[in-house]
Amino acid sequence: MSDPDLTAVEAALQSQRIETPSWAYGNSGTRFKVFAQPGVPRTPEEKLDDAARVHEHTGVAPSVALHIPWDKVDDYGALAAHAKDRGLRLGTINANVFQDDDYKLGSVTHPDAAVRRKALDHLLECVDIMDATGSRDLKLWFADGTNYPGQDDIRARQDRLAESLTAVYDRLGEGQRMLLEYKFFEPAFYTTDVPDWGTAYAHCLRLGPKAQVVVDTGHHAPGTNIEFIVALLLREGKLGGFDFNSRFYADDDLMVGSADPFQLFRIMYEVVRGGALEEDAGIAFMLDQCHNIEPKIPAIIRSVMNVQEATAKALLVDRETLAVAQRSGDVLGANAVLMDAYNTDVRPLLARIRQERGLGPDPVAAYHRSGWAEKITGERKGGRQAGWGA
Ligand code: LRH
Ligand code: MN
Ligand code: MN
Repeated sequence: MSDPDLTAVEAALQSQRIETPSWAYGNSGTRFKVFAQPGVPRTPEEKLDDAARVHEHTGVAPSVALHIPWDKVDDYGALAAHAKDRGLRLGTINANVFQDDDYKLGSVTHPDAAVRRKALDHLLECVDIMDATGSRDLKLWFADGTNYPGQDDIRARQDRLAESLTAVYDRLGEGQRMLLEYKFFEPAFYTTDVPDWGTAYAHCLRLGPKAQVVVDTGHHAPGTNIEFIVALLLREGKLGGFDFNSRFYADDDLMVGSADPFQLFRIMYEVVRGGALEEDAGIAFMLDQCHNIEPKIPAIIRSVMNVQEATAKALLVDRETLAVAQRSGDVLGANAVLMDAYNTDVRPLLARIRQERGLGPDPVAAYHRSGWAEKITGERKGGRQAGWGA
């Protein structure tokens, strides 16, 4: 067994970037109850102020994804400047065509052309916002689908979807991308128009190189082998990014790496194996989570750390020894190489890397010591909901 090149592992961990979602800082809940938390942001600017704390203590979360219209402001250039003043930048723009009465039967796949036009106009407006914020990626997730067999024509809906996607694709500027997100069900219960990676891949393939698939780890049926999907999309040059979170049952949006850290490790191993960790590989590593019952900022810090830990373990896989075992058909030996890396305690390594950068070794503890929670609890009254049911 060869020793891992720790310098290369450290360099990779130093350069990793994880984007946090604006909505994770706001109040959220289930359709049964939203539990308001003290000190929650009242404006998009305050969400950025909180995100800056996550970046301050982790050093690897310099960008924030926006959701439009949840983060609607009059001047996106000013919002980008607010981010910049805090050492942040605005990241992915998430479109929202699922919270308007007109979208009851769908948005871009709706049978009525006027509704489709309205949805398309929103998507195009999101590209305008990207121009103002300097964002690279537009993330598209559609709640579109049907609840009953026969309700609408499955193929016609695919045609309508393709038409809108093409119009958005044609509007993308230099260096801008479209990330198409799939989800197997919810809110539609019979058919979903973009239910799986295959559907997203087929549309992206037709659209061209600026269209890429995004894998939300919570959007699969139980038992789905997500790392296989990641390996395949990377091999095809069609993986654009991740929406990281954890699930036990459906789209639970729990902290990434909390339900199944081994799965996260397996996913990150395929990322490392595919050479996709480096920034120029163009993979957006984003969180897409809601912190309904736990304090939000420390939960987001914890999530960033969970991704780092899984990445560190993936980087520690002894790939030379693994390749030898695989070639010689040594099933148990190959499996042991992977398990050795997974079972390594990488927390001391990550603590040392943080200290080398002048950060506290334990970002959650550093946040608790900082007094930020007390400050926002005292200053902010009437925090806003993340979006759902607002
Ligand atoms: C849909 C989804 C999508 C939305 C986000 C709020 O379930 O994962 O990414 O934009 O939740
Ligand atoms: Mn998502
Ligand atoms: Mn989701």
